[in-house]
Amino acid sequence: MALYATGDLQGCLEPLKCLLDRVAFDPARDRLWLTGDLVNRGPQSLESLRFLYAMRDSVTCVLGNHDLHLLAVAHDIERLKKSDTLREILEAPDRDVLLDWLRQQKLLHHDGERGIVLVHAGIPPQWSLKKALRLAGEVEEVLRDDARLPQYLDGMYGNEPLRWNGRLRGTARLRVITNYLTRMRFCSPDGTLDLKSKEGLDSAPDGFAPWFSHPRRKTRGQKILFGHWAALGGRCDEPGVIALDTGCVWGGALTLLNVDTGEYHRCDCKSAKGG
Ligand SMILES: [Mn+2]
Repeated sequence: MALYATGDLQGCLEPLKCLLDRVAFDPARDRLWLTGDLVNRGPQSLESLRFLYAMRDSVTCVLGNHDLHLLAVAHDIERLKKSDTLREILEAPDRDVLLDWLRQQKLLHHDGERGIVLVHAGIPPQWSLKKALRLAGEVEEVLRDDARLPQYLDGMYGNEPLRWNGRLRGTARLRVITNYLTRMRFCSPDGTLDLKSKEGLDSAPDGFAPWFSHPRRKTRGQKILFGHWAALGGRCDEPGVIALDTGCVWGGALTLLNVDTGEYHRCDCKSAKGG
């Protein structure tokens, strides 16, 4: 059994197939982890979901902001944006099966045996892993609850509150948990979010730094795989923290990591189609 992890798919199914072929991935034997943002912006959002659903027993994925956006649009809470490529999913005959599977996925996955964490954006510096798992669980519970899901999705959008506080309740509480785990790039040492800067490390506003680089980060020493931040180009100097989003949908490549050996494979959309 081999464990592989890949970054933000965003509908770039051909590069994923190319990579899985290259490592002779066998769903009966191996496992695939994905950092989320399975869909949107890219060419094959619907086919990507179908592909992963068909091998769901071998797949572990966490949800990204684009996956949550898809759920919000599907529940008529948010409208499609011009740049969205989600319509084919909404109009598919199997949409309910796919969307039901999607909302069963987690925001944070911890493999205790291997000592590895999987998350879309990151874990804020002031949270221990235990706390992050508990709070992610609060959102995961709502995602699976038909009665509470619409209200959560309706309240999900927005940048406030900028910082976690244990006294937060209801919509604001779920929103800040979601923003940390699925949208964060830069924050201050106390976990105050900056959700505007999207570029590389040198674009940090004064007083802010990448979530993983704070010296007193409570998950320091923990192995964490994350996506969401294409501008890093897969570069992250923080020990144990592995950036997997290499911007395939933006003309970069999809990265596949053999988690056991540390070997990286890359494939871009152009060569996947050509080969
Ligand atoms: Mn993202």
